[in-house]
Amino acid sequence: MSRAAALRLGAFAGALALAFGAAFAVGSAVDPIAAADTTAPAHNEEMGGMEEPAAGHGAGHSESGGQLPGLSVSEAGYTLTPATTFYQPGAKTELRFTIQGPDGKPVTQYTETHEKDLHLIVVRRDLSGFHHVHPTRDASGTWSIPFTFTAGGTWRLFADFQPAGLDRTLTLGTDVNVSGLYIPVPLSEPASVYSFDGYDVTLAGNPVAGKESELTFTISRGGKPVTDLQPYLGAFGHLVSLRSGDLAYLHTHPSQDAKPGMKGGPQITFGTTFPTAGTYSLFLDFQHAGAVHTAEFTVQVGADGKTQIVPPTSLPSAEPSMKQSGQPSGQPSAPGHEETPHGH
Ligand SMILES: [Cu+2]
Repeated sequence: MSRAAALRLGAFAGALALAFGAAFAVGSAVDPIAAADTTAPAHNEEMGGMEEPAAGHGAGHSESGGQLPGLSVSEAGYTLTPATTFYQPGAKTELRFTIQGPDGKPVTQYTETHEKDLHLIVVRRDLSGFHHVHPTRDASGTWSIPFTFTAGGTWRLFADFQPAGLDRTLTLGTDVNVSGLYIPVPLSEPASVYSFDGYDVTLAGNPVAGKESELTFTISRGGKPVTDLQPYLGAFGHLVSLRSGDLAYLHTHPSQDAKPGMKGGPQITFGTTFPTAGTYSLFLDFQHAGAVHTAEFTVQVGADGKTQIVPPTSLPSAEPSMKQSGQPSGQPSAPGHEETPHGH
């Protein structure tokens, strides 16, 4: 039986009991079945209306209780509570927050996931300015990290963690306000290559809504495949996907664990389940030559599985002859994201 059907049945039983009780109490001649018939459908519709979105979003995400991660400030009794929601742009500040537990107190016990007790994602609501950082926690359970908001606007904080005693991770999200002129940055066009600092990251895959899609990133530097990726937080890559429109949050890792001393690359493959068709921003974190880098992609996820992301056959930095022949050097990578650089 579906949860909606169970709710409907429960509502009907409740209405029936109420109707019987009322009829008995006032001793009226109201037919209890007729009374139940008139009240139950109205009640059912309300329940059905509430159930439907949760059921729809829940595809492939039963672990989060039917709601996609990152959309709620509070879930399973845990609440993300920022110390302040007002910030100034361009100034070195400190992000401070607590995770309040079911007892109302800040959580101080966590289960480590990917070598950290908590992962914090900071991104402006237009999906620019992505940061993946790791705050520290004091004895009272307050998390903090120095941070500089690069521009005004509404920014979203995602706390990705597993409280001790809970058998799954939670991703809670909240908005904070950064004052100043807000110039929204349009999403970059869907592209299969992202180039920066001599690196070219290509993406290949066939993303389809509602089931696991394989995405393969290939990393090269100066035209040569990178074969010495370093483990970063227990994996050769961390992929955060945010759905344009509501910033629903997906965090995926390659199936292969990365242990210290191992070398990875040039390919990193992820199995990602996009819950719905739509536009997603993908942020791939990887570590090479001692630095963590972020590659960004806009991906259009189709409902029919016909979306093929095919990497270019030759990369701009791999073909010096192209530059000599008058081609612009460097890829026009994600122009929309240049204004608010991703930093680590
Ligand atoms: Cu992290």
